[in-house]
Amino acid sequence: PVKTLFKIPRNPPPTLLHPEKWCRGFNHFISQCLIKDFEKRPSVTHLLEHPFIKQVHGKDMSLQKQLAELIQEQQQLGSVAKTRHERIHTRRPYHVDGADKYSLDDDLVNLEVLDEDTIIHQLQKRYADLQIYTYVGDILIALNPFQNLSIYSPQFSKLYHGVKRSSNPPHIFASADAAYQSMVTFSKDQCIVISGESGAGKTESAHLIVQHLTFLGKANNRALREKILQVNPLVEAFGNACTAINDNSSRFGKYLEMMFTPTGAVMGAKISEYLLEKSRVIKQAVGEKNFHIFYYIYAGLYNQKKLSEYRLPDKKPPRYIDNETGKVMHDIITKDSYGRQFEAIQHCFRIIGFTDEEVYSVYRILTGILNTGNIEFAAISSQHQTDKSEVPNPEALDNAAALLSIGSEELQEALTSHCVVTRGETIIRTNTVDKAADVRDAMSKALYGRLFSWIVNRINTLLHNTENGMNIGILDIFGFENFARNSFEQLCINIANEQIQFYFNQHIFALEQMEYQSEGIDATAVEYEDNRPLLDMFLQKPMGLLSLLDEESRFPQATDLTLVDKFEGNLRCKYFWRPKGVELSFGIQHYAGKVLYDASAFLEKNRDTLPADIVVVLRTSENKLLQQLFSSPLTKTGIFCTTLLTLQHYSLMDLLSKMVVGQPHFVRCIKPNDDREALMFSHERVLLQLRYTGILETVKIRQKGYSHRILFDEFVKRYYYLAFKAHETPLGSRENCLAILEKSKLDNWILGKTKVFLKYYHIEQLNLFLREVIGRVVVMQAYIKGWLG
Ligand code: AD9
Ligand code: MG
Repeated sequence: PVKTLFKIPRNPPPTLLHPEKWCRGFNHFISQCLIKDFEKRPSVTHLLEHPFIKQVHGKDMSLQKQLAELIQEQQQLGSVAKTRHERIHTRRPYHVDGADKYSLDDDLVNLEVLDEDTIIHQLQKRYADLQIYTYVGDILIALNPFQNLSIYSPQFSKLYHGVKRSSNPPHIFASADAAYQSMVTFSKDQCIVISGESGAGKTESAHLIVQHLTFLGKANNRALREKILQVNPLVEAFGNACTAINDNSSRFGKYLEMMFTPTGAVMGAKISEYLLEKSRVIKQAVGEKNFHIFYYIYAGLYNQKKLSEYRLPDKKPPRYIDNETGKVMHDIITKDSYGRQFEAIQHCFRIIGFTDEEVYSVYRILTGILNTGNIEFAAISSQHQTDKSEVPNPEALDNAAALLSIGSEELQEALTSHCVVTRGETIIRTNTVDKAADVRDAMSKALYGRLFSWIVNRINTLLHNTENGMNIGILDIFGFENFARNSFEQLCINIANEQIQFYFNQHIFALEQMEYQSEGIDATAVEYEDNRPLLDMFLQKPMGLLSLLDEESRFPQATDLTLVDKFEGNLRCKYFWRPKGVELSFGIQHYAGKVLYDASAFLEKNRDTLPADIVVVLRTSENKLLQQLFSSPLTKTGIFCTTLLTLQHYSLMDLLSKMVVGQPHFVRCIKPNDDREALMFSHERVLLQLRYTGILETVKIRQKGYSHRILFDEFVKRYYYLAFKAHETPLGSRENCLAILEKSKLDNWILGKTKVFLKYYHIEQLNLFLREVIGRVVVMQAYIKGWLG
């Protein structure tokens, strides 16, 4: 009778394990169960004497080792919890009736009074106690601490490992863990969307998530883990820069997908980049800097006494990076942080797997760009021609050409003249000084932009894994920006943020309410600020702002002024206005506030053209990498032209559609003050962010709403173990759902017409029950197998 009672389930349980890995996973699973045993009877000897270990796996040393490690981990966990001295991280007391309760403090959903004042005071109180994380149901609010906290050590990683969320204080690791557990349990892709304004802490949060996911997805392959950890530092050296708001501001959008095997071991990574702010290469606003990598490489070469090899001066840095005269050189000589960063980047390249030759080519291109920036132009005035230019400093030209491995005469030609094809004839026209300077800068931007994309693609080739698996994507884009002067770049950044906000609203409010209605559930609708009309104003065709911009960019005669006129004539809505007296200026009422834009150079930046003459020269480079960067075919007009905004629009849409496939998890970063001061809490600034991100509404909907909706059939498939026998195959009916729910003794759920509606905390409880039940079955199974074997 025993044999039949505990037959190994023919199909593996729907949680934790994937069919193919059933056998391997089985061992792991057993260890998990034994750990549970151990929690009840904490004796290592007892465990090692466990009949299962002795009989079935007596010779399998790896299992014993694994087990010993797990036990050790478990013990440390216990001691970490006991000895943690941080006031912020004391283990939650258990509720008298045995069920864990969220501490009132930890989750805003538990507040009885739900108004702005209460919420903000709650956050302020927590911030003063250095409790920077707070939940709103399943959403995490992260306040930037502006100081290093000791809450991200390996001990904390262990603490946030597959445990119930309420057993520990809110933490970014808990969000990573939730995504990971969801992925493993439901074999479904996940995505973590991190939002917040510039300097709020998105990129730091993204790093911490990657750190924790690599910990959770323990692969035997240590080298791979190391590689994945180097991805962010490398791409950020090329894509981040110091701005007026943030010393390490992301100047591109990044979606990092970490890939896992069906059993949850890390197996690769893939990164997608969105709209790098290339214009920074050639010019930076006052008080801002170029991309980090330029300073790193300059300092690195300075330290290695290799500046002359790369034709860089050691007194005055190149124009592109010398925004604040004298300061950069001073920093390079006196501070060693840039130099250390350079070494770190070299290390990243090596670990990820770039060849020495590739890295050398990258350095040549970077220093080539710096030298290109130094090429000057002067007008040659002759009687016949006034629009001709020459290079008065030929050494800069030679230096640039040498580093890019192209001919210097050819380069000069391409910069100072251009070919026009009219009626089958090719005519060479000269460039004015201004035009030549524009071509030079366009070339630098193109070089950098393509180099950046190449690095990203190369990382993907080196880390991508085509095996079947699941992934967790982490979205970290540039945050909302509002400077004293806002240009085209800010518009792009803010439109992207507008789309992310829309995505958030969709998930938290719109979809939820629609579903209640269709399932016949009465849930009082919560009002929220829908930014759809604003998004339409940007994206609608053919009369949205982006379409108008593209249309105007196609008219050779158009100017930035005609563009703003066009906006004014067509965008008749309350979100757009044009201030009087400032011709090139227009204002937009974004979800996050009013922004005044200066339309100077909008058309030129949107056109983003690169003359074919330049492409032709760059293709002759002896630097293979450089050749490759410009090998894509020219357009019919012979011009490399991508209209920036259209491109961005589609690429972000592409990204959003990718994210829609996965189950989203939200992290909302909040900047407590504008002075980057630790422990300073600006009531006004935080309130503003709470308002525009819709936190108050989110709290309400999370309190009232049901964040998880599962079809009857799927629910029964997932959880039938809780109420039925392993070998049974109950139907996905309403009654069977009811049986499972009753058996699991949860309350506050609702059954709709086709779906089970659960609160955000139910899922965790159900999964824990399930693990316990399956655990019991499998351990018994193991005994039997052991005895019989
Ligand atoms: V931007 O939109 O890319 O300009 P982010 O990414 O939102 O911006 P970032 O993560 O770069 O901001 O954080 C800004 C600075 O805040 C960091 O450089 C840190 O100095 C600081 N910060 C943010 N989060 C933390 C943290 N969890 N612990 C310590 C932090 N410092
Ligand atoms: Mg960032």
